[in-house]
Amino acid sequence: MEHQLHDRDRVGVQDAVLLEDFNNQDVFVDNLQKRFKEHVIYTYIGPVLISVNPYMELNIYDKKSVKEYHNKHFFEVPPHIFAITNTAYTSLKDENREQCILISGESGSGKTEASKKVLQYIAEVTDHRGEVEKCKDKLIFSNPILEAFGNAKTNRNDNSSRFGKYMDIQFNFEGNPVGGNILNYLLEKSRVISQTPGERNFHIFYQLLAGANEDELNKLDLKRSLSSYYYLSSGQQNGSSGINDEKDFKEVKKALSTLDFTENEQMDLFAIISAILHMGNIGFTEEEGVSFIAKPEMVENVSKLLNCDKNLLKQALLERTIKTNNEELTTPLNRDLSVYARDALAKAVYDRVFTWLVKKINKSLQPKDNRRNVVMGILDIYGFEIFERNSFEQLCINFCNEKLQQLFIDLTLKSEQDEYEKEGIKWQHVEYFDNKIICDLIEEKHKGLIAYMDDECLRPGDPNDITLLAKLDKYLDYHAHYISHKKADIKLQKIMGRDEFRLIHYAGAVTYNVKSFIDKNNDLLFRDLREAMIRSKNGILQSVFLESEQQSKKRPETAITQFKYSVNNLMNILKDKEPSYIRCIKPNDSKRSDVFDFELVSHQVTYLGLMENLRVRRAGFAYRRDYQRFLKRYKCLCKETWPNYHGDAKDGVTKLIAALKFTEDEYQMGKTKIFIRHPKTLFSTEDAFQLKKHEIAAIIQSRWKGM
Ligand code: AD9
Ligand code: MG
Repeated sequence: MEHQLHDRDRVGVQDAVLLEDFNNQDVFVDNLQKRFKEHVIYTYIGPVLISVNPYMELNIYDKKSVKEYHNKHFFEVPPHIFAITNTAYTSLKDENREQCILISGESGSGKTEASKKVLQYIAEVTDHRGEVEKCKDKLIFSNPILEAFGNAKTNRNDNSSRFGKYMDIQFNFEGNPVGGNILNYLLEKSRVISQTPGERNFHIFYQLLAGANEDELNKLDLKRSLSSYYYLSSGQQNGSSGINDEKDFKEVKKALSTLDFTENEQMDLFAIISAILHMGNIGFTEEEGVSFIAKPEMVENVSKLLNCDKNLLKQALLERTIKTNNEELTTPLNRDLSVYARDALAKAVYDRVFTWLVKKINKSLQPKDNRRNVVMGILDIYGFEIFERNSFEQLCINFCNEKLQQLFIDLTLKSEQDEYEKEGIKWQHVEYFDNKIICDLIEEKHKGLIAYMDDECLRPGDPNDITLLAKLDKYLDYHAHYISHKKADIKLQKIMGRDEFRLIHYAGAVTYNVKSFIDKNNDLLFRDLREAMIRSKNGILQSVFLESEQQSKKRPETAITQFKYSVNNLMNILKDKEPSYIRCIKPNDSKRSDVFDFELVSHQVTYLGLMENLRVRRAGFAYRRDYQRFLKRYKCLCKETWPNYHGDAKDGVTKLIAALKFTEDEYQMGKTKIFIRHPKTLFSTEDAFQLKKHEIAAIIQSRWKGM
């Protein structure tokens, strides 16, 4: 860090703990702005890396840069994602400590790019031979597959991840990658059936239409034009600048082969993608409340592609069978319900195929031997979301972020405390907001929001969104972080609808609209459709539907409860690992490299909890450095240590700070490090050092001249 301390007026400080006024958010954001304008996108808060999306290619990720960071101490080099990765990797390799890199930030802030840079660094600094190289290829090639099926163009990001991802890299005892494992969270499957204007469906649909050859298109019964398909028609029709679907499709096929997908599996996979496109085109008419298929040949197309019985499929789209104890009751669907069933099928098929893909990839990533490997996990997951209108999905995402914040508090405070203890520094209690109260409000057994939601969803009778809201209001109104319409003050009532409730999250208040909560939570796929799929001869379909049937028999859980389990499972995976944090920030909404929208960034700083983070870090000491390094830099400021001090470094530093006249409350001496409380102490030392350096240089120069 020292090499840049003197340049702080132009490029700001590289660690926000060095900001004099650490409670002032404007000062904090201004520092990021200064740096952004100089194309310096990385800044620290202690060990946490802040990354501002530059929206331009920077020349800082090449092989030369990797070398600059390889095996360097964190603070010897400017802030960089490679520095964070190197530190984590070194700790994993040298001390056998499991790592996790937690990346968060809003859509378009650069999370996925960051996760790729982490992988790139690891790939470059490890062995380039045999199985290791093969494993790295697989890890890298898992990205184009998951992005093709799980990413889409949105209005915020041309390559937006529509799922959360946690990827483990497994290292052998030599520190080389030998395997991996991926967990996926909450794919936005509604995108399969409709898209907001200007957005697209998942990339794979366009890739397939643009990239398949004529023969493949014939086999899949596809036409190239996007307008032929209803499921692609609400989104963007023309080609997207910057996206080359044809080229990307080639990449995906290559990636599939690299990850051991057989020709047959690939064919089955693309048949399903094609079938989904055809499914969207199945239309219905209605006579006397009973629905009919408009063009039966459409269903035949789909059943051919899915390799399933066409009559069974037809029936499942038109009727619903309910089994009671000993009776089977079949009722015809009306047009709306048929459309609902068709869309539900498309979403369910896509969602399950995505999970199947992840499983297949994981199988291919399994290490060859089952020796215990050390793991580095990378989490690339949606940040806190506050939209104009927030629904079930935002509730899930924000719940996940509350849990991550909990973990963050636990781990950061713990590591601060550990260091103070290790160094024998007097520990001062740090005040911070503990968001456990909000996590409990959402997930507590029997009396949390999720519990009440499930109660209502699974209750017999006719639960609906409004009865659900009434229940939540009734039981949760007492809670300080739950605001019902009734409890809201007059000003808030005006902006809150009667079908809404509000949660005060750690990052801010969010109003949720309960519309479709019940539907989304139940996530029903009519049984007849499930059965039609189980009987399909398409290997993928059969396996995914059979599996989920078996699971649902064991544990018929709602969508949010399943999500709760997987989030808690993730927390368990993360909690024993040494964390590194990357907080990504989007500088503007227009993807420009020259605009820093102060207000937009300020919002993100709030949602990411960065000021709280800075406060916690600063509650103790702004700066800490081991004695040797501190002495090496500043020894010229004290007669007794200059030009060289031959004794113990700690003694040297004691002499040095006596000469510098540090007062007692400015610093503490730990076992191996000096801890400095305020940045101004450090800066005045640094300024004195700069002055001295020039003096010394001038003396040397004049001696040269005199010679
Ligand atoms: V989302 O939540 O998945 O919608 P991300 O993942 O946070 O989002 P992503 O990494 O996809 O954002 O970045 C968005 C775009 O910003 C990329 O496609 C790049 O064009 C651009 N970007 C992000 N990071 C960098 C970078 N370090 N250097 C250059 C970048 N461009
Ligand atoms: Mg992403």
